[in-house]
Amino acid sequence: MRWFFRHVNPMAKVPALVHNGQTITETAAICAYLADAFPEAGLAPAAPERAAYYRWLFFAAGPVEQAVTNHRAGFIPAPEQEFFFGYGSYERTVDQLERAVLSHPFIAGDRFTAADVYVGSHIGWGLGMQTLPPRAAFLVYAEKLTRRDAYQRAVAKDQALLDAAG
Ligand SMILES: N[C@@H](CCC(=O)N[C@@H](CS)C(=O)NCC(=O)O)C(=O)O
Repeated sequence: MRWFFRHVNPMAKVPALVHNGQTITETAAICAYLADAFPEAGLAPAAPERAAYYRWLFFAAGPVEQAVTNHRAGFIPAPEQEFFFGYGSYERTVDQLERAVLSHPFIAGDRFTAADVYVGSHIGWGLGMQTLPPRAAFLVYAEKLTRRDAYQRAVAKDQALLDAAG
């Protein structure tokens, strides 16, 4: 099984998806890909209105992931190194993430999109693992996402799979 998975993703990182004969890795890319592959779900804004959608998807995939993991590992760039780190500093990144969640009801505008799936996961995991500070904006945003029916259904499906696996 592991041998097979490494053929899908030689990085041996999850998630990885094979769909219609194409392999896709990187969670943000998977979210955006699925939103486009299943347009009937309405999870991507219309193409000309994707500025915030792409902005925060890429911001979370790059600066947030690196800032949070480096911070968790205790790796703090010195002030004179910040200019060549894509996230600058953990503090700058967290402040920007807070501004992002405060700017609209959802991360890319007035309605839920695939960007909320991804940014919401970062925030949910970050709060749970205490790798993000429990700022009110993050708590309110996470609560808004986790009370959605679709979120509840997804959690129930995951739990059923875990139960079946024993
Ligand atoms: N940049 C990747 C990160 C994926 C990642 O780090 N996955 C972790 C689990 S959250 C993993 O597969 N860890 C197993 C390992 O590295 O051996 C993404 O966005 O998908």
